[in-house]
Amino acid sequence: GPAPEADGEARAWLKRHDATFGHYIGGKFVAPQSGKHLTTIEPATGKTLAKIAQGASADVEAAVGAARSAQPLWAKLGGHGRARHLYALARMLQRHARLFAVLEAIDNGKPIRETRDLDVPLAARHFLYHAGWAQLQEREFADQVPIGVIGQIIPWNFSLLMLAWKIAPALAAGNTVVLKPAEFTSLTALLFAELAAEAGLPPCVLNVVTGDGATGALLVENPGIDKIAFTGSTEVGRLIRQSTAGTAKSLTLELGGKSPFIVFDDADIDGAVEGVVDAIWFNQGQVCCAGSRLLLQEGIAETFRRRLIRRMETLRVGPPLDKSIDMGAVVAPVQLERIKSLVETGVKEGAEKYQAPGALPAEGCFYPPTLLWNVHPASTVAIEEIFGPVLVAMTFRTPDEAVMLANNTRYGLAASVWSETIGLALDIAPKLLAGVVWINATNLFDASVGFGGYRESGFGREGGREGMYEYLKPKAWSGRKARAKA
Ligand code: TXE
Repeated sequence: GPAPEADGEARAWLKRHDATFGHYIGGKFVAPQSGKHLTTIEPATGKTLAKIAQGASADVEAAVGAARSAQPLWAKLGGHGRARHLYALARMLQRHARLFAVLEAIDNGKPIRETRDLDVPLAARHFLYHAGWAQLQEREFADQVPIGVIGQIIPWNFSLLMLAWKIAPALAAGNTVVLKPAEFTSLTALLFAELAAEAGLPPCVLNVVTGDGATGALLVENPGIDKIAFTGSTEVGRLIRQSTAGTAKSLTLELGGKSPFIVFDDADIDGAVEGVVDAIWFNQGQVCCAGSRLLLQEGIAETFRRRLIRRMETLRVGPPLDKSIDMGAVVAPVQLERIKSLVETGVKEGAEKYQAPGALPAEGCFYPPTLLWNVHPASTVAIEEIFGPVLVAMTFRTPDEAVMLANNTRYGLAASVWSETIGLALDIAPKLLAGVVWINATNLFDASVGFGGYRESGFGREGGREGMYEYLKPKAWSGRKARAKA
């Protein structure tokens, strides 16, 4: 197979910083005021990768203060001025695409093929797209003004891409930002902040404070924040909603999912099998909109199972920098344990387990592609988000039953429908309680399409015109003409 991607540039960057990072506040790295650091590991080897700062209240205070000081001038720069910076950020990502792709793969455990072909280009595309909105802002959003200082908290599954989803629209609209990346994967955010400053982004417009959930909570509680935008677990989303309830802060939440992947008897089976591979084994299944519940119509269930298992036999799990692998490592030991224990529960509750037979690397957080067959709709694995490479399968008889099963969840992020009868697909799609429905496709993302959930998957949209509105507030203007002087 192809040679593994060389990691020299990423290792050199880590070395330049002695693998120890402060927060990025006001255009430079600053040591944490508590002096405390957290260790971040390389999930594929279990080895220590770097130390990141544990943000305490003084650090959050400093970052919010910096963002606040910069906001009026950033807003005053105007749409065209901000667009120039967003274009520069996109070009910066493109120029350093390889460094970002390798660093993200090492830090997260995901395959280099994915970071190279998806995470990095989609992040760049997000900046390009929002540069366009910035340029149009005075015309298209004439009755809107920026919200102010935005606190953004992101998860570890798409560290760089979630950074782009969060900061591109916020900055385009004229806000300044304090970003709190996930403690497992903070490195690409720190690299981004450093290179953004080199690319001329004014200091204080983007500030990065690292740390665990306690640091996130401090950001949420900080009175200098005008809005919190969060992507992560439903449980933490609930806490954040409670903690902002008594304040004037705006809030958007992008939370978990248990998205249905519905295959009708008349579907193109091979196409749908490939769809499943993408739906649940892309990024080790650590995808909020992963098609994690396979709903099969009875007529094709057996054929589908056989073909899916045959396809699973070809999937390769291995080190993230190996370009020939299909799946890398899960992000951290705690997530691996969570996946293992949920699968055990599934088996105890009666599911048949099938796992891809390929060898796993001896060290590191690896888990094989897994299918749980004959899952009862009321069992734990049919209800809980597993957030790993585990697909649960159920069958249905009629389209109505498919809709009922699909909607039998507290979530509502995405859904995927497979049928060669377009009339059937178009009849089903509107009945599915999900923020996005894909037909004969899955995991399609574009900066121009608003992404977000219904029900306990959260509220608010990222991308598209609707995503811009999340970072603006309406302002009505009226008055009389000044009276002409006599
Ligand atoms: O998420 P957390 P975790 C789901 C998925 C996964 C589970 C646990 O099911 O197995 O959540 O993952 C910050 N106030 N998703 O525990 O804790 C935290 O530091 C403010 C789905 O890693 O929600 C990180 O930056 N912030 C999901 C971010 O929140 C807090 C992606 C997300 O971490 C905080 C990730 C607090 N009290 C996990 N506590 C998706 N929708 O894509 C933690 N954080």
